Amino acid sequence: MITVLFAVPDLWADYADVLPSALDAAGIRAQVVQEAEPEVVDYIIYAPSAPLQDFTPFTRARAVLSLWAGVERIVGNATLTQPLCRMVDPSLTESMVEWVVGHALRHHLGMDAQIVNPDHLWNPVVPPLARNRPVTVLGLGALGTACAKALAGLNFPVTGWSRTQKTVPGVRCLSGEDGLRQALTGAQIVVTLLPRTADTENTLNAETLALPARGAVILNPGRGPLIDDAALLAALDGGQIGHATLDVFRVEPLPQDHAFWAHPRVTVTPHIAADTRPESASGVIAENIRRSEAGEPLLHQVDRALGY
Ligand code: NDP
Ligand code: OXD
Repeated sequence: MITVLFAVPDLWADYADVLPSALDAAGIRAQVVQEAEPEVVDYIIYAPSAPLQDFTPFTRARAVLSLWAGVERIVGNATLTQPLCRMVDPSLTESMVEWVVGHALRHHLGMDAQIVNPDHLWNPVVPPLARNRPVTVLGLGALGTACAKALAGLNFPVTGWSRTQKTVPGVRCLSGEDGLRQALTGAQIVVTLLPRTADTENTLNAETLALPARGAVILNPGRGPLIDDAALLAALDGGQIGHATLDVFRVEPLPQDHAFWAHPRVTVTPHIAADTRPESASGVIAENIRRSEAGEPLLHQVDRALGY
């Protein structure tokens, strides 16, 4: 019998039944608890809202399993010496694809003009076909790749950019600093799905925001610090960027006095692009614990040096 410490009190109600069931289905004899003596804990389930910050006493823990995909709030924790795994879950990915495709199509089709038309204008502006609207996805990981493929499936010419070179069928893949310039140049929709690390901070800044086509749309479901807020506001005000749809922010909830709330060409969504779904996430956790117990390598292990 292993002991799994569920260290996220505010999510306990969502996982109290489904996580034990998933472990059971994976053939693991486990007790899932909210409290335990640290030295008896075999696995720790973590999320940023967890009060647990000192992992030192968990001498027997074989892994810390994050319910979140982004791990920037734990990856630098010096007390965490156990392997750290992030969340990669089919439902999370599906949800991100829906958010990205939905918001891309909103802008591509110019839907706002029909949805808000108080003067009943008959203004037949025909949008171009997707095949004529270049889209760039920054980040070709679990989420970026799925979004790039879905957009390519709708015939958008998609370019993806990542740290290391990738091959994704139907997607022009680029990497490195020159690759970023090439990827952004002429893009009409830019999606940011990079992790927050020291290297990705302000990837979109005054210089890089000047590269997409004039009037381009930015979709950011990645992390707030990927974009220099002041540079984005200046690019919106100058018309270089036509609209920004932002799901994530440097400070969350986005403060009421932040200029993004009032800006006519910014859409704010409250960090809902892709929530972790307890049922499918429990399956992912159970599979990782099964693998660990069977001596197989853990899935989705975070590289501490890279920070993601
Ligand atoms: P992955 O770790 O699978 O992918 C990250 C991608 O970013 C990889 O392609 C990686 O390159 C690339 N990358 C990392 N650093 C750099 C760099 N310095 N330069 C260029 N490319 C870089 O992450 P996921 O796809 O699972 O998630 C991405 C992010 O989405 C998360 O970190 C999180 O911040 C955010 N997120 C937001 C949610 C929301 O609801 N808004 C929900 C879930 C996640 P390489 O492939 O070469 O390693
Ligand atoms: C995540 C998120 O990282 O919800 O999972 O942002």
